[in-house]
Amino acid sequence: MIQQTLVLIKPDGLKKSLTGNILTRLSETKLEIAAAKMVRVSQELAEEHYEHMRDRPFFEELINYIRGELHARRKVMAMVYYGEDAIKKVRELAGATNPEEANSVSIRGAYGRVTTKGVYENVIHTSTSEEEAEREIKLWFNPDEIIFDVYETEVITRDNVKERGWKKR
Ligand code: 3AN
Repeated sequence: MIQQTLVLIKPDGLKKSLTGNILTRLSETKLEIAAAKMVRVSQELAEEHYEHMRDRPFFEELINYIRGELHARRKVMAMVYYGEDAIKKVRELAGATNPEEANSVSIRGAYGRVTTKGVYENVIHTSTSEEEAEREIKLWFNPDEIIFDVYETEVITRDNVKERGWKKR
């Protein structure tokens, strides 16, 4: 099944100069990069991205981590990978959420760590399901930033300017 999935190279990945290595590993999947950009992550974006973790004791640390507060790298690289079984292929290459449990040849197994405060610094984020991919891609990207028409759009008017946005459900 043709799918799209969100990939984030997190601040620890950028600080450790792993961008090239991670892109090389991801190219093994033969998927297409449909979008890519550097993002300075706002508090709102971080909280919305990790909405499902809000009740966890490490939520605040997680927000600080994705915003780059722990690594003095206030940016992440956001990408959309597109192609056959994209979600599973990228997920397998990424490895388990806990880097200590991840297969040692996976990206997280090779490059991740658990901090002394117990936050998993796992180098990349990847979507886990089609529903999650849709929510996340729509959160991180505007339609015109993606080279394929991945989800339905509509023309919206913001400050008297017409632009293409994600269709409201
Ligand atoms: P994934 O990123 O593999 O989809 P999620 O969505 O369960 O995993 O977790 C989001 C992020 O929260 C993880 N990438 C990791 O940084 C952090 N995290 C998840 N579970 C834990 C945990 N038990 N202890 C510390 N940090 C965690």
